[in-house]
Amino acid sequence: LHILNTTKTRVQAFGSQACREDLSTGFEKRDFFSAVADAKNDGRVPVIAEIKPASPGRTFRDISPAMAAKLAWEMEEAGAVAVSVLTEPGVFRGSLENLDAVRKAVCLPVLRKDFIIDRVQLEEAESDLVLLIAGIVGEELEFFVELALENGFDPLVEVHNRKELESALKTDTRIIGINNRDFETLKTNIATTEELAPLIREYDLDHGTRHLIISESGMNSVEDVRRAVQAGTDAVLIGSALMESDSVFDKTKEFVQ
Ligand code: IGP
Repeated sequence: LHILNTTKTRVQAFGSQACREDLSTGFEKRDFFSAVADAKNDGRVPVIAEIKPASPGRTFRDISPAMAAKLAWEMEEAGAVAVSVLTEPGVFRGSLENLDAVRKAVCLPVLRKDFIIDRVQLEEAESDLVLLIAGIVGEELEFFVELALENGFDPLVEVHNRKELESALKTDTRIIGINNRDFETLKTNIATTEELAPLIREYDLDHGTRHLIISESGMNSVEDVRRAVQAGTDAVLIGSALMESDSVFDKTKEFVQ
């Protein structure tokens, strides 16, 4: 009974009510925008927590679907606004099975983290959000954003420089991720967020729009997160720091505050 009560309280705290009832059936879209707004309203830092078994040159931990589900549950419990799941099977050692297990285990919106380059990957909504990397999708970005939207995903368009940001702003995406990591050197620098976030805010002022800005990569401490938030981001995406810690629950909580 105690366990039941705890679960109930947790659901009331963060998950949408309808979600628990049919966690393993059907596909009810989960609203990332209201998840971020809710977190801000109760004074939580909006954290997208990432399930990332490995990154180029580094292995954190092997993650089975059951383990992915457990980690996602800890992230949700600690107050994360969404879970990002690597599905790229090579260097990042992710899987679609992990994505599926996570989405059935928690009520949070789930982001599919992969190098989407084929329209087939956008045909069926298996996640609430999907990553589109401007530098990789290139010329077809506008088309991919439309395709994602038509098929029920919220696209998160990732940029790393002004040129990519310009192309992201030409699309209908409402979510822009600023990747602090340079794909060529693999180095991270939060200055990237400090440079690009104000440009998005300026654009929004001029155009009467309101993009959600996500700062991604290279945040290891509460201080790093504070810097990103100070630069005007709505949420932060954290992977490595969580994967390296002994307790994903405690570490997520530390960032959420
Ligand atoms: C997480 P970090 O430094 O906290 O592990 O970063 C996330 O931003 C990173 O995994 C990422 C990524 C990507 C991975 C950002 N964009 C594109 C694969 C593909």
